[in-house]
Amino acid sequence: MQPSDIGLIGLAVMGENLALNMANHGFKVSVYNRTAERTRTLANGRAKGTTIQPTYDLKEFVASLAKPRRIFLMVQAGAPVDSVLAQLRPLLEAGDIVMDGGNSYYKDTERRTKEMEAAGFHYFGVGVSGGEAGALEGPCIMPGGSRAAYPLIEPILTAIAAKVSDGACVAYMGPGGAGHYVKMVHNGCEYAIMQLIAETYDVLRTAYGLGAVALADVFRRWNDGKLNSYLIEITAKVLAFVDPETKQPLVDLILDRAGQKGTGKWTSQDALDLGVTIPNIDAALWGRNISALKDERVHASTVLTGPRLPALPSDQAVLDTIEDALYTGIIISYAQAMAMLRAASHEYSYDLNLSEIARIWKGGCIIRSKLLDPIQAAFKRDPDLANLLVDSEFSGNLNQLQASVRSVVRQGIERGIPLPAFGASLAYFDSYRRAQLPVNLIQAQRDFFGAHTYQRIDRPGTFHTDWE
Ligand code: NBP
Repeated sequence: MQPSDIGLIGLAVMGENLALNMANHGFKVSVYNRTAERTRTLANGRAKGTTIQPTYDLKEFVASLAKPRRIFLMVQAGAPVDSVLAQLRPLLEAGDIVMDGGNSYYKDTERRTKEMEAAGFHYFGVGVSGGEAGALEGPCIMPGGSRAAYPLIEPILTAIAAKVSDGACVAYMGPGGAGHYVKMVHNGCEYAIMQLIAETYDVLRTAYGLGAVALADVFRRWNDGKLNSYLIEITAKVLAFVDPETKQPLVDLILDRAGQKGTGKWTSQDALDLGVTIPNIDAALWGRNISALKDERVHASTVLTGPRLPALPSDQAVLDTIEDALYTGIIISYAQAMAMLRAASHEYSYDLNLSEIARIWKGGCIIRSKLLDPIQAAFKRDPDLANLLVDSEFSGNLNQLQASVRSVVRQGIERGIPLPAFGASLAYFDSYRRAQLPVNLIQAQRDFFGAHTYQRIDRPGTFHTDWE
């Protein structure tokens, strides 16, 4: 039998769709899943008539692959990846290639890369974004690992990736855990943008009394303009969706309690380690965490009061201001994500190409948006741009747009609508643009109680004062 071009392990939603995507692009794909039932279901269902080759034990799976073997893991992140690698290692030969396409923590990927390379194998941590539809139709793919071995996997990844006008949404990110790192920050940015959209929804319904149907229309129109993006598009669709049973907008029937999986939290944790400021992503995390306290919030709502103001009339000018504010908040979210990637690139020697990252994020992934075109251009103009906010094009726009965020945040304050991500956007903008921050006072306090010393603006050196 003709050996397979690639093997895929893990046939839950992502793995199954990726295998079909590979087969649709003419590759012969061997598949394996721990629980044989899943493999059987795929073989007797969607894989019928395709080049997908089901296998039912790992030996058979490995033996079915062309050499050097290319194996794509799509199993749950964490211990399952180590377990599969331990089972695979004795079956592989030097030069074989393993790719982990799950949402693995980048430090795990760094460790696994060392272990696999020491055993003579190539190992890639491959960030994949796009959900189940993206996996089938073309995801955004962020591979990291050995540059020398990348050509061995590049043709398959390029074939299955989403396509935009300037190429496939895949590019070599950097060594070790670089691919999973970029995916992690992508997910952090996704959290921030989703939080900003949710806050916008809250302002429009709480301050202006718009219902789901009217809101769907607003988001649909916004998606035709500068906010054009996957997340705005699906927001319009979600708001328009009517529950078939109750005939009410389904969104109004959904419990307001969200969880957060690994990647968002890891982004904030790593930003703290790097000393990088990503308050929009932090805000999105605590916005989700506080939502989880549903019972406490229900109780608090009977004890604590906020301002009670009647809904305001909305007109085109109001909607334009809110559209500008959301657009600005999203720019600032991307700015924080890019600044974090730049810092990580220096700290971890990833040598990330930020313009190329913006380019591949334009298709397939959850944060794809029209805005990534000028972001790609900004980092092309200056690959080491310290912050998107000071790019020549963005700075001019932001100087105009900032008033819209101030207006929305003012509404939130006056009406008691919590706007953590809008507030964070504005505080970040105002902190970053200020040549002088009040930290001189903090330095003096630290020197007062801990003799931490300080520097002066009028002479060089390090100083300590006996303050009393
Ligand atoms: P899940 O993350 O739910 O993982 C289920 C798969 O892992 C099944 O194939 C399961 O096999 C396998 N598995 C587990 Br659980 N423990 C295992 C073990 N010890 N040994 C071998 N296999 C094991 O699936 P998913 O949602 O398709 O996601 C796959 C990966 O892609 C994850 O890392 C996820 O974070 C990432 N990702 C998901 C999305 C998305 O939208 N869902 C998007 C982007 C990335 P079984 O059938 O035998 O239980």
